[in-house]
Amino acid sequence: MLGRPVGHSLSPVLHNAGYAALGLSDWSYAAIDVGEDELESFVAGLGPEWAGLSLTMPLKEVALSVATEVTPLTRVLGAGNTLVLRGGGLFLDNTDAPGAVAALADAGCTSAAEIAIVGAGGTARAALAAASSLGARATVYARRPAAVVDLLPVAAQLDVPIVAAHWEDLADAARADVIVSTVPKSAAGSLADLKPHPDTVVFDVLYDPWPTPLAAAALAAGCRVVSGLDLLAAQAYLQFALFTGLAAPKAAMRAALDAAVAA
Ligand code: SKM
Repeated sequence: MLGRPVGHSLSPVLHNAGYAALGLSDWSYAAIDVGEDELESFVAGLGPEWAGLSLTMPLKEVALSVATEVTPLTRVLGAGNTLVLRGGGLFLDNTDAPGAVAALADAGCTSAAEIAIVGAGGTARAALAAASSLGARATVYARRPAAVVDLLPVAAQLDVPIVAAHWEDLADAARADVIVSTVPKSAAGSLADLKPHPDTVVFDVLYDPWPTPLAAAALAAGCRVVSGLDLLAAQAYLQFALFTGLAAPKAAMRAALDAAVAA
């Protein structure tokens, strides 16, 4: 697990629990602090014992220039979070987007007409990929309308109809089939007054502290709620399979994650 900062990451808990559950006693997973301009040299120094790397901020974009092979979805999103060392090459994938789809599916959400995406940064791109899988059009609520412009080519390549909404109209997001909030912790309070319809599936990519103001409003309204912890687990299951070639022992990994959060 590489990133900066990386100390907060729960990925070691998830992956190490998976290795333990499958008896992979010679496998281990650690968090290592690596900055953007250090990724290339870090990767060049890896020995044959390395199977792969999870990447978090700020490495997901620069990873494209380090990889020798990039999946089409990763290229469209311009971000990868999974580097697999394979046959002397570096294969870059993105498990955030299919992880979001899987987390929504676990909540019973496999199709939707409209998805409201709050925020227009990197995670909003993964939300657009989820919109594509759900067959939904996307309405994006961003404080800075200019940020939505960067999403337009991504949406076009994913065949997702997209509309930029005014931040002042955020209350309208309550009417969507799915709301995905991608705003950072510092802005989470701005969603406190949203009153989601009980049929709306509410997905907040944050998890600490939980519930977020949006999740609390959604739980109070009786909505199905998907958390950042659900996403963290779902994207890790996919990474685990890419690294080891084995199906992730989901229950053991999730139990370890929940125990770590509760501790
Ligand atoms: O994409 C994921 C990454 O694989 C792991 C992670 C973490 O450990 O906090 C967060 C996301 O960026």
